[in-house]
Amino acid sequence: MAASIAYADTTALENSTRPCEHEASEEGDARMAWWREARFGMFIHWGPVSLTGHEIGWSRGKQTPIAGYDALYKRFNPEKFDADEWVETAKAAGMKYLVITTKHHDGFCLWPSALTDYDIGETPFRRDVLAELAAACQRHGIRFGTYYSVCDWHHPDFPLGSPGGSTEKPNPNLERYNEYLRGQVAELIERYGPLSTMWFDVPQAVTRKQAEATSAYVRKLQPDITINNRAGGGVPGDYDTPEQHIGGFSRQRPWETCMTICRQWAWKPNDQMKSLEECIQTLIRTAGGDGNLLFNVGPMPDGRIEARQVDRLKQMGEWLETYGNGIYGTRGGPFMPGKWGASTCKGSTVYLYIMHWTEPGTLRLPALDQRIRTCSILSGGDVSWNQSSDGISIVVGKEHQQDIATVVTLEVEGPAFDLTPMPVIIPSASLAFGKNATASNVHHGESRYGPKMALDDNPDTRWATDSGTRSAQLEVDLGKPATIDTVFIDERQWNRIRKFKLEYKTSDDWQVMLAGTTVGEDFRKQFTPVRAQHVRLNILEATESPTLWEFQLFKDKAGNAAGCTTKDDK
Ligand code: FHN
Repeated sequence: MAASIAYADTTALENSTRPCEHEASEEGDARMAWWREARFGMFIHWGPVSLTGHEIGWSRGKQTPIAGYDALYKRFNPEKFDADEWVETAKAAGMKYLVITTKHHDGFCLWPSALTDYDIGETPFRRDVLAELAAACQRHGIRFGTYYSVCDWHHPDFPLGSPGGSTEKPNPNLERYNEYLRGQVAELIERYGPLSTMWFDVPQAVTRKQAEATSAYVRKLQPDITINNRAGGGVPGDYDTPEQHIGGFSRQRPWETCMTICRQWAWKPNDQMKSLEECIQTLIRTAGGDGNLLFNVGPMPDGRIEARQVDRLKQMGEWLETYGNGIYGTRGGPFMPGKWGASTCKGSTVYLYIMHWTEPGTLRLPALDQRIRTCSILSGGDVSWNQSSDGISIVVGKEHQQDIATVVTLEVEGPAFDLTPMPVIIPSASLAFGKNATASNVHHGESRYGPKMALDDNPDTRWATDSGTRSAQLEVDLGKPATIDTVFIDERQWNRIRKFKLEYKTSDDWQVMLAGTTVGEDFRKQFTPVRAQHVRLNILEATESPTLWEFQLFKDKAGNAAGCTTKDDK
């Protein structure tokens, strides 16, 4: 599993009402207009490494010795590569653009570069993969984009080497390497452009000045190209790139979640593949957050995309044929993504993608500042609804509920995008809900990251601690003694907790009721009932600053933290 490099994922750190550090410009908005409409693209990680079934770049000098890895190209002959097949697979999935690793950290180039012999031209296959793919995208109306790794653990001029950039080259020359990088980027744009995007990655050892120069050079070569936020030196580019998780709700700054359909980026035999529900709900929640999804396949060494991945993508496309109207050309919100589902909007229409019901068959939403004219189920069927100043209730009979998401449309009286974004709370019935709480540390001392944010059932708020915090305590006063036997903790994909104790206060000390290690997303654990008023989560070890979206306590295994299933449980 590639070690992912954390990027300035402002969508996760910034809450949606706070002006982003990099306000979008009119020019940037114009560049990104098609991209916002497209919502869904194919990511491809491919190269001679597919012969090994190990991870691209990262397995060089780990699972595969460097010399062996660097010799793979001599037997790379993907005779079944058919660019039209790949592009037709993307199209059948409902994807509107495609981004391929032209050069990953291992330095191998999928095109015959004039600047190196370590490229496809020197393999038994010899064919120019990028030229064939760009032409196929043109034929099928899919936008073609290129991933280009800034770090190059193979090139002698780049300072760092394998494994994983952990070694130093004997005679690096970063300025000369940057000239090589800019020369190759120019080849990509001039030979295979116009490109939809330059998707830079892992900008180790690159200064802001160099990254700004490279970005300016790319823009000079193709002014309307989009550039991501990974050129290096914190250069923001046009969009953020949360990786392997869904970015936070953010309308100000474009963002794109990149995620693997399996677990590995490059080809891995019998890799674990995501279910159709997970694939589609990821796309829904991404669009609901006002983001794009760049969904990755790793083709096999013979040039084909694995049949089961092709089938999964086809299933996504079939679902989008019926329900995609609320994905393409929409904006996220007004109801923010959460356990309940997600919403998008277009014109005067709000699309509700309901995945969990607040009560069986009933969804309760906060009040809107526009009148709802009509409410209907996209796939047909009866729905009853009510709107008041207290909120909205929508009731759908079990026979009309859909497995992956029940899609209900609301026609409102004005532009739906003008509606104020708001979270949808599924009441958890937690004994800790809304109670007084203290914490040993709060991010920048800001109340919006205070301990009560983990006790509010709000999927868009969280308790956060300062960077560098490795242990912390969250203490709750239940107001009066209560019997508790179940805890629910949600730290999402951050998974930073390594050791914790759940403790309750007795007359003279803190007693442990539960001890554990990792927590992660939707951690729910039962323990021997205790009666207490003061409870604390004592995080003893964390890899980085602990942060919790929810901390909930229940009696008798009760609790509705995740809400009902997509279809009524009963
Ligand atoms: O190290 C790479 C990884 O192999 C993969 O290419 C991902 C895709 O976004 N980017 C880097 C990890 O953040």
